[in-house]
Amino acid sequence: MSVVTTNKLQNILEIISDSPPVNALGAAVRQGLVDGIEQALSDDEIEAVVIRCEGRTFFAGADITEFGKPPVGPNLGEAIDRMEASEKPVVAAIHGTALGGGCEVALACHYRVAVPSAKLGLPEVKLGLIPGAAGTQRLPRVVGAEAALPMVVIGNPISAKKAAAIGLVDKVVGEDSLADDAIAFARAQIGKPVPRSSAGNANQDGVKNPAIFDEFRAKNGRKLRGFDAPNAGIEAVKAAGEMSYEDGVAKERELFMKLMSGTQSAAMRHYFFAERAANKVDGVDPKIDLIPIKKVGVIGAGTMGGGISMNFLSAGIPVTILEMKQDALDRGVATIRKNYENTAKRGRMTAEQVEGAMGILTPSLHYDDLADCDLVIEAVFENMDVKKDVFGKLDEIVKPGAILASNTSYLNVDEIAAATKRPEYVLGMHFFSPANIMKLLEVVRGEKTADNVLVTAMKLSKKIGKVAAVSGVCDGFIGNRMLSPRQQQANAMLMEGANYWEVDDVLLDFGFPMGPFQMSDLAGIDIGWHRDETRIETMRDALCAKGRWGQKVGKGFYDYDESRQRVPSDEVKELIAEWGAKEGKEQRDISADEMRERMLYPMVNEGAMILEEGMAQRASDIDVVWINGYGWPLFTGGPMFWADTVGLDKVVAGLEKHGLPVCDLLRSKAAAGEKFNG
Ligand code: T1G
Repeated sequence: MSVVTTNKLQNILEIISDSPPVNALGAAVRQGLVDGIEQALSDDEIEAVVIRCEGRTFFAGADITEFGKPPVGPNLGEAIDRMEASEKPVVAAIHGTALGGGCEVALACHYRVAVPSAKLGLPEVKLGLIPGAAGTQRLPRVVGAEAALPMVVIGNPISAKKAAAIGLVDKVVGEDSLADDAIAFARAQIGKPVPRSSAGNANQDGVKNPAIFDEFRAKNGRKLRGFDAPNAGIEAVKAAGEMSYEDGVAKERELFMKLMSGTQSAAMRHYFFAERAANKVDGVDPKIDLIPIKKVGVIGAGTMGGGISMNFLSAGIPVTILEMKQDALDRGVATIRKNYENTAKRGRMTAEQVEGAMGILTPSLHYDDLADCDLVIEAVFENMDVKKDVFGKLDEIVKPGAILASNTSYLNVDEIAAATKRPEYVLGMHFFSPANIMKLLEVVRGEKTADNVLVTAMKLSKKIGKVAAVSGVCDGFIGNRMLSPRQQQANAMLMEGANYWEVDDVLLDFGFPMGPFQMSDLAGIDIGWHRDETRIETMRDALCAKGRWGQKVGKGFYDYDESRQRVPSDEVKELIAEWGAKEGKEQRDISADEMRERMLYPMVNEGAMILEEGMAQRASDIDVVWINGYGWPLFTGGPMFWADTVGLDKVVAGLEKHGLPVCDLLRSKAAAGEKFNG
């Protein structure tokens, strides 16, 4: 049975796709669409056509699993061109998310109707691509270049309401009557001349004011730095105003093919599937009974506890937040409210949503109030004795069957679990600060953590908008463990004469948002400092003793001007030279290539050891951790995918050249010409 069927209702033909999970426009769906369109065009009784999908969504784009393979089946662009050329009105009936090729199918229809909850978008740029079925040429002709730019270049979907406002959707219909309303709408168009997006002329705003393209590029410079696709998207939208439709489609094709064959798109498509794979626990039936999480307890109302609480409150899950002292509790609750109110000020929440979230927050000074929680997360001081005491209390008070999670960033979760009589219900949930913003969540699986407890935490992480990856119990889990060798090499190179700002620039040029010394200044050099200015045992002590505590005091490794721009400091340069002399290291010029190899290759080696020890389920999880938690540039696919792109043999040779360790797994994979990812 074809995944696309047709249904003739007197003079209307419905073309219906039913291809779970998202009606991706794979070969079979495209063939079914072509056959349906042929049937509509050849049957004289048919006077109008409705295209719709069963299941959760209208076509959600081309089938990404087909990319990189020889093309099979009919070409989407040709199929929808043929449809658009028809004189019979064709109506797209949209629900769910009409994305990418799905939005392009809708654009080639003469009309688009959508339910209020529907979204439309062209997210190809998030895969390192641009639309490849004339989306960059039809959309500006319907909504104008200015409205098309964010959709093509940033790639976020828009609501049906917004789509109707800019002319992309002709009518917003009943949430539960899409099929009927679409048929009624189609009937009403019979006999009228059909409007064609490819003939539209709303794209002239970019011709009248060509500045909009450079202005858009400049406004989004930071966000798009290093990515190739966004600029191609701008060029394609610009072409829609300057060229004939046919020439514009050819220009789009040229830009699309160049991106498709590049490493950035391969990396970003890898990431698309990696993020989804990370949520799965190997060897466990995904249909395992989950523990319903209806009420969450958070211990600690400081920065972490408050941020953690917001994740659940924003997802509509009630939170009881616990502190030991009233003033700390009040401060914590006030901070949560302030954060929400700031979000509302930026128009990303309504006042009702703020009150809704605050309305399900229960402050408390008593452990007993956590008794009926289904999950309790502690975010108390990073000290094992303190954690053990907290978990011992929780074990006594919280109902049996509830999950007890630690937000620890490095302590041994098994040791914490041993402080309870329910180790199978204990795991780590390592949030990253600020916890209400950072997407990464390392879910730390203890030796005794039960499968259903782990899967519950993974599914819950998706519900609260986090990207989670499972880590085993090891020092620093996945992210911080790999940060450590990078930091060691960065510090070592300073002692050998490298300029710290050049070390930072190497990682900035690679695509990181900042380098290691900028990161230290931002986090605070004085974190963990003993505060005794007379006790100078390390270079960090020396910096702190000189009041160089970081950006927060205007100086750390760098001096910061009033606009927080970093300025290299001669004082720090001299201080480093002193410490380098003490270490007796030969001072020399270190090339940018050597800096990059010495900081990034040891991370790959550490990642390989993490895999060797079973501390991560798969190499792509490591990519997910570093992209979401530490700013590894998405367009390289993450440390392990990047190493595959470089070539593991080259990574091994580089490590050996710099006298750095190579673990067995990395060595054996390099020798066998294998990759970490597939
Ligand atoms: N192709 C293949 N599989 C896809 C897919 C796609 N486009 N979209 C989703 N899946 C799979 C996904 O891997 C997962 O599989 C399952 O569906 C549920 O997805 C020509 C060239 C639609 C908003 O970029 O944004 O069109 O893990 O877990 O959270 O110009 O999926 O269950 O085995 O994400 O409800 C453009 C990508 C393609 C849309 C649903 N389209 N998808 O989110 O479920 S390029 C996209 C999404 C293109 C044209 C160009 C989301 C979603 P599994 P999910 P969800």
